[in-house]
Amino acid sequence: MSSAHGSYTTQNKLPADFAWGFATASYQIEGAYDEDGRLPSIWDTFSKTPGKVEDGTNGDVACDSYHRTHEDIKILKQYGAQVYRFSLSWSRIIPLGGRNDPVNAKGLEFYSKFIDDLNAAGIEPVITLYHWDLPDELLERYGGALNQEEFVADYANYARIVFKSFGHKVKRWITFNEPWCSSVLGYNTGKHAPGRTSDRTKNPVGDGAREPWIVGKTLLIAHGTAVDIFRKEIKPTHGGEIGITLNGDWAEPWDPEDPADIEASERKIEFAISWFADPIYHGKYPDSMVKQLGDRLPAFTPEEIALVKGSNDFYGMNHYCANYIRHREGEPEPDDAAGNLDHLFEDKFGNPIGPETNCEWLRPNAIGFRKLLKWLSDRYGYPKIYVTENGTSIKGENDLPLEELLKDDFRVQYYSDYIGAMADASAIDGVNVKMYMAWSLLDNYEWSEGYQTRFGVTFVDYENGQKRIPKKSALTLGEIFNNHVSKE
Ligand code: PNW
Repeated sequence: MSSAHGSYTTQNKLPADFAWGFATASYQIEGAYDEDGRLPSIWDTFSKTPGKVEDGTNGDVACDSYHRTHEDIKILKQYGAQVYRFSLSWSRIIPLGGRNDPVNAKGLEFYSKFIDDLNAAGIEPVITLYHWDLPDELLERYGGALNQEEFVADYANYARIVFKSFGHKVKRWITFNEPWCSSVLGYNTGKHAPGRTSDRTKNPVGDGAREPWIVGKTLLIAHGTAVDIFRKEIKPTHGGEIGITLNGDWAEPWDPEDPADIEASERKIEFAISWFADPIYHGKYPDSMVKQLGDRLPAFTPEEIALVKGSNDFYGMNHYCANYIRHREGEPEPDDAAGNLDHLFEDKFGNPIGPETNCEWLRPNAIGFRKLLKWLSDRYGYPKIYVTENGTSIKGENDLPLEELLKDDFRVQYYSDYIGAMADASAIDGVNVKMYMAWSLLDNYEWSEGYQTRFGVTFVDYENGQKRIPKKSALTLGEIFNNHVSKE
């Protein structure tokens, strides 16, 4: 019954039409940062600013996937993947980014060929339009997502160009990856590009009490606008589906007997997920956020709500871990973006939520995955869910000798527990989950953690020409899904 991660074994089945594969993102894997007309994104600039990235590295080369698409497709096939989620670099397609700026034919050609090669290999492409790498020029020009009008118009133009170019050969689209990260890590803690925060020890500019809420709204409107374009201009001819991917981890009360901790756990999920999902499914922000943030939470006009409400064909779910949540007493800090609560790794009795990994924020807890799938389904009316990311780093993995590193049993266990929990959610709780993409196909550039944190099922040898070597976990996904997906 129980295992190292406090999970379980289960024989429960996922539906016969379930599809699985892997996920990556452009800046994390492509490299070729200045080739074929690409110009810098905010991550090029941010990563080259001293002190922003733990090991001082950047994505100039990364996994060199720009030159190794055939290798990536080869391992996807070898692992048995049915789908591959990757993101487009806006800066390759419109290097300056804006609606009046030139379109770069070479950028479109690169992705067009890659999509064709994937389709030819029998692997379905799932495309993320925006995985954090905004063309830097748009930040300089008008402040990026802080300027709703300009950002939405430029994003809509970019989305339309992409849909028109690839709408006939790509059937699943994701508008934004994790708007919570763009808003809170980018404009409140300053941990991600563009690094704005109220903390003057970290950055000279930023207002963490106001900017994240403005950015969050901009991203929702940009999402709704792109969905509208897709549904009017592409879907009638080519079909296909579109949605947004939201990150969100499970929350357990620090003191299971304390109603204030139980309420805070609910509030934590609302601040992380419902901030975006409530407007999309219910046409309004969650009450807990309105209560705490008042008019710092920018209101929607009726036209905006009409655009956002009902804009998901599927719910894209990124999920990694769980936390214990303890309520805070008194008034929230002005910069609080979490709901006036603390995230803890142990409960009141000292029980750990899960084992340590290489990420300060990530402690595996598979049962939390099942609980969150159910929570989302209850709140949003059992939408079709695609798990667009799930995976783990391993504490100290980067320091192991290669032979040991390749035996990543911790990751194997993680996937087996989490996929089991998902099968239970599907078979027992009636959750409508249809797709799963493991993060990640490759070890890659883990943002402000640089290259020392490895999330891949494939080892990438950054010192020796970006050579790819499968870890033990690489072939586990196939085995696990073979056991769990119903044969009808
Ligand atoms: C996600 N946090 O990011 C991203 O979509 C991926 O690009 C990333 O590599 C992956 O998860 C692993 O981190 C997150 O601090 C980054 O809570 C940070 C957090 C959550 C998600």
